[in-house]
Amino acid sequence: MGIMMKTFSSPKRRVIYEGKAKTIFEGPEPGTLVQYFKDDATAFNGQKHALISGKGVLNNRISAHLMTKLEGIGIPTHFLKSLNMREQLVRQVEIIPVEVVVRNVAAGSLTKRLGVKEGTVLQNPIIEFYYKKDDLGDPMINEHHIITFGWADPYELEEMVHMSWRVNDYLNGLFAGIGLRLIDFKLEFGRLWGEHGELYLLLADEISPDNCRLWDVTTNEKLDKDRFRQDLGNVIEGYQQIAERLGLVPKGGIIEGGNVNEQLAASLGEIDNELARERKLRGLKPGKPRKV
Ligand code: ADP
Ligand code: AIR
Ligand code: ASP
Repeated sequence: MGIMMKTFSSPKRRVIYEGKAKTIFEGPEPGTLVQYFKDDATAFNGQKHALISGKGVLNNRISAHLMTKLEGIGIPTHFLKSLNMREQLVRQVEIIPVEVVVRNVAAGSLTKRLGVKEGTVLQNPIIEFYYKKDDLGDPMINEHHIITFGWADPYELEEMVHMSWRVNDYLNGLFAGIGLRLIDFKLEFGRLWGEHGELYLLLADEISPDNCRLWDVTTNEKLDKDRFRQDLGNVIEGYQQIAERLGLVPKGGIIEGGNVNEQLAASLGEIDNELARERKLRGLKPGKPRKV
């Protein structure tokens, strides 16, 4: 354990990928990665950028919490454990280059594309797919593109859709219980191969206010990344409100005068570590054989 911790904190550890909101480092064991949550916020395919002090701390914590809850209802995720206030250990997967968006209420690109009024409750939730390709601005695609271009096979696609509906049902209830409306969200999935070549599909990346729209149930106040995208101000206060309602940070939060109270944030990391130590790394159930 001591040796592992040394590896985590080593300044020489290898950067695998430098993303817009996270840095991905090589993990302590093969097949693992460390996700480091940065304070960088971007929108419109990276055209708009700002540093939002404390965002990484809150997203790390919110995502760890939600992934753990989803594991609890049988959705396999990449999350293994929280390491500290900005980092978590995850299983390395081969990311499927398809972003799955689930919408319950019209907002964002849906309102622009189809002229639907923001806030319109969708009679049935809608699922959309986007090709994960920054150079092309993540264009919208459908099932036929996914299969024809081989981004996922029919079995993987079916699994991704099935899991996305389950995530939607579960998170709708979870957020409703704390006075929040889940307007829409984006998920990413990845492949993991077992010892005998069997395939597992895991929920990967993050679930946080960076990729979920969340409105207050009574006032419809936006508490997610739209505060940044639309220059509504008080971005971190929105994120903090979500973390607070989830019971992840104490009332009053971890941000003081626009800066993170590092001591308080670090102590939250410790709490998570305590929980993580009790959490056994479970084996994965074999998936269906891959149809090639
Ligand atoms: P972006 O790539 O859009 O700039 P981020 O800054 O969030 O996004 O970077 C995180 C990157 O790591 C994303 O490209 C995401 O697909 C990838 N990723 C997330 N979880 C895993 C995982 N478990 N294994 C491998 N890659 C992952
Ligand atoms: N999203 C999509 N690409 C990146 C992100 N973060 C998320 C948004 C929103 C949902 O997917 O945060 O919750 C739909 O986004 P849009 O822009 O298509 O309306
Ligand atoms: N994060 C993406 C970007 O940088 C999309 C978004 O959240 O608006 O453009």
